[in-house]
Amino acid sequence: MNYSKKDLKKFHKAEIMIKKKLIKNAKKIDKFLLNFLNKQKSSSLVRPMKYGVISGGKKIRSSIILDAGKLFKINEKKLINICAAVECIHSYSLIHDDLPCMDNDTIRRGKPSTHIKYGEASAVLAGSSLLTLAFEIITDQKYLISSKIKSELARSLASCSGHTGIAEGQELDLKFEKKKKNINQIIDMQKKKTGKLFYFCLYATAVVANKDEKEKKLLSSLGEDIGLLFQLSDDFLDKRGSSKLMGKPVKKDNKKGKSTLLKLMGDKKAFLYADNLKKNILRKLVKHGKKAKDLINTINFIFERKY
Ligand code: GRG
Repeated sequence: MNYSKKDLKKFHKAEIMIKKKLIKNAKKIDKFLLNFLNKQKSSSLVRPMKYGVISGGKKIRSSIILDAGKLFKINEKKLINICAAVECIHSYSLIHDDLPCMDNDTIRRGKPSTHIKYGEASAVLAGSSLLTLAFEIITDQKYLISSKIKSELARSLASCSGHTGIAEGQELDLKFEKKKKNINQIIDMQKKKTGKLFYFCLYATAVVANKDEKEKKLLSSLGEDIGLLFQLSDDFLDKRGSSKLMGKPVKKDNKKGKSTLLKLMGDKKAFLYADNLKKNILRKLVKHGKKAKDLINTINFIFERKY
């Protein structure tokens, strides 16, 4: 597609703005996590936990939560615990994903993976401790939302992370290696592995905003689709991206025989599938008008990102 100079300038400006927003949000979440951990009794696992979750990663899931909060004018203070909990679960999954028994990756976020830095046993324990920390953060007494909402958040976060969510997605991802899988099997696996945490991000904002079941369902399914879009762009970046920008090795999927939509459909069809998915997601946000501006910008970033 040919873009005018004016369009390109506009895209460039939007890209700079979203990068600034991601950095600002990441700093906020890091600060919250540091404070939370510092207020707890210390332990020898705090160092590998901080190494895995603080000062690293885009913290895009937190930005999605804060952007979605704007749809319902939710005060950020009511969402910060949810962001921090989600980042704990996400970092936990990455620490475990990098282990030799899983994807066996030695570099993550531009530095040695947690098990390379601290050893396998400490990485397993630090990862598991981040999982439980997520639930301490959601149910913290100082978190000023009702107990009913806290328990609904904890229940959903557990089911999105466990055997009906991320863990099952990872199990399928590993089982599908070097096997021929059809489109529905791959979408199901990717929606669980990556989509379920994004599902939770949007579900959680609907819960905090006291929305009815219908709206919670609509938003969480939108979140799952955003997660699928994120995974599709991750697959493209593995094939064509820069390991320097990504902070992790690229071109691994082919070597490992991963089942991806990109491999099944080929570049052109997979791009069209992703473009269509993005358009469908954006269409569902039209009813929110200007309040969806930030969320739309983040979704566009997910589709076009280089890291
Ligand atoms: C039960 C939570 C849980 C985990 C155990 C290991 C495992 C099961 C799941 C791994 C799931 C996984 C690695 C999904 C990949 C999702 C993905 C595309 C990650 C990259 O996310 P980015 O780009 O990473 O947001 P940064 O580094 O920016 O945070």
